[in-house]
Amino acid sequence: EGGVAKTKIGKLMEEFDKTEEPADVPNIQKAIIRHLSTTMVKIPRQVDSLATYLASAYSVRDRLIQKWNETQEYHERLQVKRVYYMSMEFLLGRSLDNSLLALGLKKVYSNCLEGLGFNMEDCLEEELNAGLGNGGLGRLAACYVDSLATMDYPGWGYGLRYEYGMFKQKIVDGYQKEVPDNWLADPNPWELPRPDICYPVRFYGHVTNSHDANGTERHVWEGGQVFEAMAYDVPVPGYDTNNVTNIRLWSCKKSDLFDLGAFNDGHYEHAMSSKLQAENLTAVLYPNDNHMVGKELRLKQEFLFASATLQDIIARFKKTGRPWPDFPKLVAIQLNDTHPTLGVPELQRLLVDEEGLTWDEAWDIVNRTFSFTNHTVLPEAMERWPVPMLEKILPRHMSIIYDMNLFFLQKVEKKFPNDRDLLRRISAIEEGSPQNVRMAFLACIASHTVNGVAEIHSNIIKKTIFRDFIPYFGSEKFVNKTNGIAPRRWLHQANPQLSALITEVVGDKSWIKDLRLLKQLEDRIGDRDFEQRWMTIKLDNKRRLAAYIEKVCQIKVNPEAFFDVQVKRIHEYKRQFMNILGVIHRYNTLRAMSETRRKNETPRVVIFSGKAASGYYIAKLIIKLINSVAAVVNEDPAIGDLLKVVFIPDYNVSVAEVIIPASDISQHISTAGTEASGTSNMKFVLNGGVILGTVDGANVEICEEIGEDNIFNFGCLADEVEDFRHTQRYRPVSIHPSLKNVLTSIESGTFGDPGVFAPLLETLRSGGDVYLISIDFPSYLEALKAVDRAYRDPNAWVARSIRCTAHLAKFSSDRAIHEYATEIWNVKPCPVPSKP
Ligand code: T68
Repeated sequence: EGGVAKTKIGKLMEEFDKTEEPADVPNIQKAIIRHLSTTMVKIPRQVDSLATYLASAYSVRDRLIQKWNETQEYHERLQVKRVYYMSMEFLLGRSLDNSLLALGLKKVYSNCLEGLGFNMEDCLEEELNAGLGNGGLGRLAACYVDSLATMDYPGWGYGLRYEYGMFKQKIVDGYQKEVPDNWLADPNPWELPRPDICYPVRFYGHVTNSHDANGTERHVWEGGQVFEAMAYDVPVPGYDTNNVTNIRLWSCKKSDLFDLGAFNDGHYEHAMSSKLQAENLTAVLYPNDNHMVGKELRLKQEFLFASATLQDIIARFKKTGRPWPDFPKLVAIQLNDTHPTLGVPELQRLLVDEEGLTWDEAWDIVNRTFSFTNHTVLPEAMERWPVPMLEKILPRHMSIIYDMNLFFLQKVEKKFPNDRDLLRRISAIEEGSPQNVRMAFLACIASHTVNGVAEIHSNIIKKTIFRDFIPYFGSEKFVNKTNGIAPRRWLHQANPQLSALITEVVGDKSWIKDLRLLKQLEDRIGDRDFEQRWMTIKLDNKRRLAAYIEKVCQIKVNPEAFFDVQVKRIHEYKRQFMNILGVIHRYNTLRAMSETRRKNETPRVVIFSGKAASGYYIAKLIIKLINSVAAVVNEDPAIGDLLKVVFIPDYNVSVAEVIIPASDISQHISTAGTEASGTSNMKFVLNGGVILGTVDGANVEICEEIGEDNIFNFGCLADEVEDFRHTQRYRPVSIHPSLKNVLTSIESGTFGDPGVFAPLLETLRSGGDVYLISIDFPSYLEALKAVDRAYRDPNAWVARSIRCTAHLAKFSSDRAIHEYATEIWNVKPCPVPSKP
């Protein structure tokens, strides 16, 4: 009976997923109205733009879910190999606009909303940002899932569902204030709770070792605390394809430990306390980028994530009925930095302790399954977990890590006998008190491939952190996969006018999936009419940004001015400090000019945006300095429009979508060798913005693609940095007169109480100027002058801007994902067929 019902219901459901509601105005309006009434439970007078946004989102989600079901069913049936992109962060931003564009429904929804008396822009603005990431690394994960979906690659993202994402930033008296990001305050149509998909995750406890009947060692991990991870699925549509991919986010919901005994005794509060503890695990994202904070709670987050993900992947594999050696034929796992590395000992444990494989069988599977991306060389960002902490929280994993390391060192010793120092340097266990586990080494030992995120960075990691591994593994294990960005979000969605113009040039929208077609823009250089339209679009985008600045900062800026932008996490190595010192230099120069000379200067708006980690004192002082300089410069009647300084609060994905298309120049000025890649550099150039940058990260390859006449480079080179630092360690930092003058104006109180900035200025002197601001400052000023000169030639400038966009194809995340898929994962596209 059940079987018949199952077949019948199964057939009907399959049919349902295959039938698409016609996407016409009456049908869509009906769906929106139905959701307003039955999902939102609204009566007519309660309907506002928030309710309308939500109802529209639910109606789009209905379509996504059908395609999601179809995609997953199809891939399962064909037993195709999937890649699992494991990332503690997915910085998705908003979804409605992106989904409408992917499904080709933006126009018709626009008409529907208009017909209902609402405006699309207002509705889109109602959506809260999904800010489950710090910056580049988290946004990269989001762009990569977009490309997986768009290119029909079978793959999922795995991550954590933080209840509070990246904090919201307020500026009070020039200082950053952090406010919790309650991003789930409104209903979230973009997540599908899966209460039936839950896994237990254990912490603490003890391990009992014994031998079974065959004499094989058995390890049983028992006791301690068991939490439960519950799945939430986020559907991600590909652009112009039937494929909808999945990001599965884990939430630590309830604990198995709900102590019924205590409950029955009437100790209700006590019984609840472990439940409350469980909910704390995924409560909040750690707001540190490129910095490790060794908190126990963070380690627990990492393990909850690793364990739930691997249990889920194993459960899916077991459903295929295939033998264990086939695991790497169906599963590739990419570790997005070391944060998911506990997945390595967890897979080994599940295979050996739970599934009964031998150590060697399991290790072979682990090694053929994992690959690992490194995103930084900054020493303070390297994850190192104290052995005692791991022993306490994850006793079985600690012993597995010891064994993995031991067996590895034995093999190294065999190949290179009598080199104890090599073994010490290469060991995943760092000596010291306490000992630490070097997670990057563990990830490297367990992965078949390790990659950096730009050519220069991939070369640097081979010469630094992984140098000692190369003689053993060979250099082929270490590869480069230059980062990329999703053209859907960062051009098509963020810059609708430029997109329309490009579509006109190309003849259709095929460039959205094949950025190489942008080359055709090159032919329009010199066509004055076209160039005029190109610059008018830039001006419109600058107007849009100016309006936003007026709204959030109450500062009026002139959209005709030159827009000079630096937006990214605030970090000493990214040198926002150097930028604001340059602004002070410009201010002093303008003040010293005669009025007649000043008239020849180009008005300029210098725009900053970005968050500082809440515990990063110096970064927060940089924000304060920017705001203090802004307060003085913006009010100086002698300067007027010639120089405005703006700090836009609460940088996030949606704010980036407004800022990036509006830049004339953007600054990517990290100390050479410190910025692994950068990805916003690509976003700006794709939108026809010119770069002022150091020879670092992906700037180098952008320069190769667009030509060195179209980028403004300066500063010392990565291989000079060590020498400079070395010299500076032994003698006082020598400060160029141009820099000295700037420091003097801060210290004389031009920008308020100089005592406030003393610790910041100290980083240049007794601090040893680790990021070499004093070394690069003179060439930075020269580069700024070169930019000013270049902008005075409008024809050359517009040609440069068009060339930027025309030559950016390499930096599409589609190219990056294609390389990962073919060279690392061995997964193939599997497009879901269209309806007959
Ligand atoms: C960034 N890293 C790199 N880290 O700095 C950037 N760190 O050069 C690169 O383009 C980008 O990754 C993508 O490859 C980060 O964004 C973090 O956000 C982070 C988060 C947690 C812990 C450490």
